[in-house]
Amino acid sequence: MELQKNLQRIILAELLVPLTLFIFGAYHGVLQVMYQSGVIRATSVAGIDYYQGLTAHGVINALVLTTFFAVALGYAVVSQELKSHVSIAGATLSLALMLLGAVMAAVMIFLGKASVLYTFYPPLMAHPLFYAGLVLFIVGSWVPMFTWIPVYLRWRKEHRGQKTPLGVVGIFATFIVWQMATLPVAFEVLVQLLPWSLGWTTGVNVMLSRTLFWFFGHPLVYFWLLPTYVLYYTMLPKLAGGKLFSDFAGRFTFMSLILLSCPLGLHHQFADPGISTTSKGIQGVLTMLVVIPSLLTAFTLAASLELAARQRGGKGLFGWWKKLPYFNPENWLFPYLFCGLVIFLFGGITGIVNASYSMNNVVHNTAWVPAHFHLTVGGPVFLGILGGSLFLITGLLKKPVVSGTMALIVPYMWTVGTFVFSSGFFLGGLRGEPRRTNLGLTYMNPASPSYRPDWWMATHMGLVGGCIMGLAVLLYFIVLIRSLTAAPDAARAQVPFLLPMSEPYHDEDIFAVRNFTPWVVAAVLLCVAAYYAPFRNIVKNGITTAPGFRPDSPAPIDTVHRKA
Ligand code: HAS
Repeated sequence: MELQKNLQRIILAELLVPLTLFIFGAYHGVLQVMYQSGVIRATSVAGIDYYQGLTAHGVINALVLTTFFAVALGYAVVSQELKSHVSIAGATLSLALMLLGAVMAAVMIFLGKASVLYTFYPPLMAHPLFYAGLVLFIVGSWVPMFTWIPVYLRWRKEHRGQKTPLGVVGIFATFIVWQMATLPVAFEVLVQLLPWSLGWTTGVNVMLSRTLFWFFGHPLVYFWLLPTYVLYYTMLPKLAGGKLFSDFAGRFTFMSLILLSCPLGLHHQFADPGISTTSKGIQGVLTMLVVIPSLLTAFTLAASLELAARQRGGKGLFGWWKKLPYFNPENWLFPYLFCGLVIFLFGGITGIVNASYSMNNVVHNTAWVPAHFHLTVGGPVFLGILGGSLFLITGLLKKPVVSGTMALIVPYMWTVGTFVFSSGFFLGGLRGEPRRTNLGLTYMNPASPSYRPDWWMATHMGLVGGCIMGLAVLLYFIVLIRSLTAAPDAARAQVPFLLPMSEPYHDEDIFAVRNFTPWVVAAVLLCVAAYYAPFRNIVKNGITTAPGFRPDSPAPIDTVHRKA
């Protein structure tokens, strides 16, 4: 069944608008490695200062692009797999709120009134319109799931006894995690940050907002990852020419990510005061548990790839790897997903390093952390979004991908870029190179007393890697624009556009993963158990509240205003 025409237009807007914003996000990424390596020794470039650019980079790439893609993919999968029409009014409302919110936040960033980075930690303070924009954006992203629920319930009634299609399980898992994650951040923004930035309160409890943020911030990373897992479990085996090794593995992964995504945010706060080591220890252990679904994914996808390669004549213990379609321009989407997997292997291993309480002390707040997340959100997630968007856009518009070979080069170039970039950042991080710092002014400036020549190699590897990543993005946009301007393909116009869905090789029917409810209830209980003590302590200890600051001044914002 072809997607509703109006829905197709909405999906296209949800993909094309953030991709357009992403041009600025990517440009500021390249500028970051230039500041970092001392190629730029200034506070700003073209009127945009360091923290403003870093905020644009983080907010556009990590929040806006990812959320729009999750919503767009969600609509495509739910509608296609349940063979049902979805509410166009709901989809339009969601798009309008998200667009308005994203534009408000972006305008405030580019006006220099919201240089608070993507974590918007207080006491850095942004303009109220930035926070209002975030609220609208989040509320807009809540709408789709509530419009899918009745469609799903109807489907279940009409298909009693049938398993929910795996892609739909993945999409619901994504948005259940999002719903649980965004409630605490909505509280943070609405109750703490917005009134504070409007001048209605004099200060903010920084520990409370950091903890609320990370209650959101950790599941946020699985919200980024889950749509990519949907692509991996449903499409990758078919693109490889085979079947999904185990249907149960996919369902278990999605359900266990509902259970385990939220109660672990404290592993971002191992170094924070005011939270007991017991709470940090408990959430550290839970962090190790959340690795299990990803390890299961690694083995299941490797088995699915092996199955496909052997069907293509692959032989031997390792010889079968040679038979996968790495360089087929007709099948250009395969390397986007495959390269993401290869990158994620290293992103995952370094995540386990971060999660180890003692080792975290060595790497926390150093360049190691951006190295880790460019191999996770910047690896599988980003390549999934690039490949998935190009596939959806050209598929819905019935246009050919011009050219398949160039589209094919992008993921390989990106992979080389991220590995070089991250190796440099890992190296620098282990030598104490800080993150979120304009090194060009100090540590990478020979004229500065703080000059660190021993960081030269690390920061310049970051520079080379970052520029290769920038080139890959440029190539991607050439392909996208050429494809958008090409004439529709007559052959494609004859058939409805469908996402390729893999069949299972082992189609287990296991009761425990049939129903969302027990997983959601268990997830809520686990969150209460993991977060009750830290929140009680933060509130009970009555930590002094802080006034607002901007990154360019040590004086609180109120004092600056009074002087002015
Ligand atoms: Fe993380 C910090 C721990 C996963 C993103 N993480 C971050 C930040 C971001 C981020 C953005 O415990 C920085 C936040 C900030 O601004 O401060 N992370 C983990 C752990 C995992 C993990 C244990 N992170 C992710 C994912 C992200 C992401 C996924 C985005 C999508 N992370 C941390 C910790 C910190 C942290 C601490 C705080 C650090 C600090 O001090 O600030 C795990 O979920 C990872 C499990 C994954 C695996 C990999 C499975 C491998 C697969 C590939 C198989 C490959 C195949 C092909 C089959 C175990 C599925 C192979 C073929 C070949 C030929 C090789």
